[in-house]
Amino acid sequence: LADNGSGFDALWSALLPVGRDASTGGYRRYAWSDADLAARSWFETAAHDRGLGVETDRNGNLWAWWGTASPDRPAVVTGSHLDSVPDGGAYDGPLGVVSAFAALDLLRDQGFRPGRPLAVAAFADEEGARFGVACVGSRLLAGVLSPEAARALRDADGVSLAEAMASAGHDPDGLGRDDERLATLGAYVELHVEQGRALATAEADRPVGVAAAIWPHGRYRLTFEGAADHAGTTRMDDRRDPMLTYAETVLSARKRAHLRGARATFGRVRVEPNATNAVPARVVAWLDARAESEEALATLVDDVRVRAEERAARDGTTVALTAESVSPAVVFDPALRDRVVEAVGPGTPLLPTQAGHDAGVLAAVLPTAMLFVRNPTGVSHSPAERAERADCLVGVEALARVLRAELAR
Ligand code: HGY
Ligand code: MN
Ligand code: MN
Repeated sequence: LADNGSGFDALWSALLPVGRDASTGGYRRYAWSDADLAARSWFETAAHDRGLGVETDRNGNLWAWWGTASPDRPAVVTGSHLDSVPDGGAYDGPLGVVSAFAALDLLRDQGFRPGRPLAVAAFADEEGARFGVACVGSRLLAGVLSPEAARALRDADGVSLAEAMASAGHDPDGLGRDDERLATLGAYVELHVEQGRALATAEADRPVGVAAAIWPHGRYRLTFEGAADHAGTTRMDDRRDPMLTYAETVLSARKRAHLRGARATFGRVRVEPNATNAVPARVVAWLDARAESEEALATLVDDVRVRAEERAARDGTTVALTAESVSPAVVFDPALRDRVVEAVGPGTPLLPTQAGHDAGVLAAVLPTAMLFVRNPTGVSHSPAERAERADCLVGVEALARVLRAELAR
């Protein structure tokens, strides 16, 4: 890098403390929370510092512009997201936004004059940590989530997305597919920390890879209902305990996913009334399921549901399953992918991923691609997530080469 990475470091260190919990070291940047607003204001400062025009679109996504896009001169877009899962790591999302600004700086330092406009974007609410649905900002932009459904989403405190947006100063009435904007976008390239160890393996041993495809995946809410009762006086045979049905469902989901080479995770659960000395009345749990094909995903989820229902019948409980958000399989645009591989360098590995991304959602409406930066441990969605600074700087250079090629087209 022309500045030896000091530009990257300045962006990174200004964002690093935003929304970090002192006790866990993890990030709690939930959509439209104070921490999210602070991260958004970091974005605006980064844009202003570079003399870039900055705007928030109707769906709450942030854009910083180098040049003016039009349907005749569609923009090349790069970026990622700034929100996090509960106690997430520093890199998932922010690395892509910081690298986007740093790559733009590099192109300017090189005296590059883009033939098309370049935008840095930060998509709103990618993780869906607060309102349950992932990639809300990009889904709304692309029209794959209806504005009515989005506005009605509620967080754990009962606050609707519409209310949360309004109190953060964003008008929820404007939500919805944004054709005018989409017509001005030519391609989206998202850089992201790898969320596995493919690049860190001895065979690959590369700082940067390129995404080939995203597994289909979904989030499903399971509500187990039974009967509240006394933990001491109720004989074991007389109980209708939804916790028991839930526990068996966790084990059966794990087994079924394992047998099929798929993924099933229960990472969030709510128990009512949540008392030590009472058999619970209700357990609400969320299944995150992912598989190699849409058919395999549907079969897995159906199997989990059928097993849960069978178990519920034995336990005297009931179970209901609702899909909260389902993302189809994504195969990234082959032509753009090939150009990205060429720009990054020969031998760049192509990787499938099991993680969802805005680039996956936006693939439905424009050519998209992704770069992955090596993660030495593979850990993600955890405070332990990391990438080496040297690899991040290689990522910035690779992204700049990709942008240079796309902007010259
Ligand atoms: O959960 C995911 O796949 C992504 O990190 N949002
Ligand atoms: Mn994530
Ligand atoms: Mn991410």
